[in-house]
Amino acid sequence: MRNLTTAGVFLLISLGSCKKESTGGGTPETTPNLNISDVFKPEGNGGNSNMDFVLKLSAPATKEVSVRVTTKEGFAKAGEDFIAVDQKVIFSAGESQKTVSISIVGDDLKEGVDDFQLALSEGVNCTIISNYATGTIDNDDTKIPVTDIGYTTPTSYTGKTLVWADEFNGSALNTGDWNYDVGDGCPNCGWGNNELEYYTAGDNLYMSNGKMIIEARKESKGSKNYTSSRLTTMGKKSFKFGRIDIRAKLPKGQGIWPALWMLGDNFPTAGWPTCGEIDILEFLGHDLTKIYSTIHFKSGTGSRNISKSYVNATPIPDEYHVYSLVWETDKMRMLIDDKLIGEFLVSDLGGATYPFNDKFFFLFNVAVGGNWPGSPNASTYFPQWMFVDYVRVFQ
Ligand SMILES: [Ca+2]
Ligand SMILES: [Ca+2]
Ligand SMILES: [Ca+2]
Repeated sequence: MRNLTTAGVFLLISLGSCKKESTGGGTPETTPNLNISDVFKPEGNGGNSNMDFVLKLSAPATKEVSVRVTTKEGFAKAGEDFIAVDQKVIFSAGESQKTVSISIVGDDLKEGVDDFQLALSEGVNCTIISNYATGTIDNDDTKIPVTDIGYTTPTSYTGKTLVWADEFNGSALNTGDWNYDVGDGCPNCGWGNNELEYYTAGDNLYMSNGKMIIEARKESKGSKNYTSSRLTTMGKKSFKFGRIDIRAKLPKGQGIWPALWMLGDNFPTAGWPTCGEIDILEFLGHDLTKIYSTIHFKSGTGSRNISKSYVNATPIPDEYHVYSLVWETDKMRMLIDDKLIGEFLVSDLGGATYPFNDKFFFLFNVAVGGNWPGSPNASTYFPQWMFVDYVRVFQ
């Protein structure tokens, strides 16, 4: 499954109404029960292999038994992960077992655990006990599919100097510049947003094909049911003003919440919201075409935010986009692919202290769940990946 957009839930077909063909009034006969069992199978790495579903009658057929079998997509997609069938299976008199082989498409790319159903209907001379069986295709790969399609920005701008960049071309994260935020954000748990992920110290981060990849997984760690990664440059790299370009391809799905953002250098001492927060990009994985740029700051004894949004013509996670901050004294503009998302001026703060004429550090993360996106549901496919191609700072 590589492009899931629909829910992995299934409509249950009504209990198969097994017609019993007229016996013409002879001696009463017992109609056998028809059962089918779930199947679990590793995907394989190339070519197709068979997933065998066994249909069993509770007693040998005394007359011809037939049933219609139909595949139904779940996270596994017809044509991509398995070959669809819609066929009639016939048990001749004396037979009690038939095998239906579904062709599974193998590859060497990492995926989640994909599933589909083999549904039974239109039974004749039998009673369908199981309406369907689930075929589970187990992921047996480690290679994350990395693409490079999408918008890109120049490596230089007239009149500006590149002062820092990470092209993520190495085989490991440069921990001279980056830190892992680890844990569930306790004691202010869920990182202040009731998020559901546990951030690991590198287990959910990969470097491949010039990309830094954050992987959000459905797996238990600590008291959490999801793991992911959150990187910061706090204490290592911070900047004031200039043009910042971040090229990234976003993850998706209900409850998936990627962000490319910044906090003021005085965060450890002054705290939030006094330090100020610049959210260059936030995205809610269920709303595929909309992105947000937001600033947070202290206002009175509380906090305030100003948020702008942009609706793209096509789903944002389909390809790379470049998210930019064009930042000068008393003014910030956020861009997607050089198109304006929003402008933020000192005058917009209504007299609140403007913290954005100071140094800020980066945070890149993929949150799972939380107050804003809500929790993942049965439609959310894991793993999810955020690919970051580069971050560049020009001044
Ligand atoms: Ca495989
Ligand atoms: Ca695979
Ligand atoms: Ca790169």
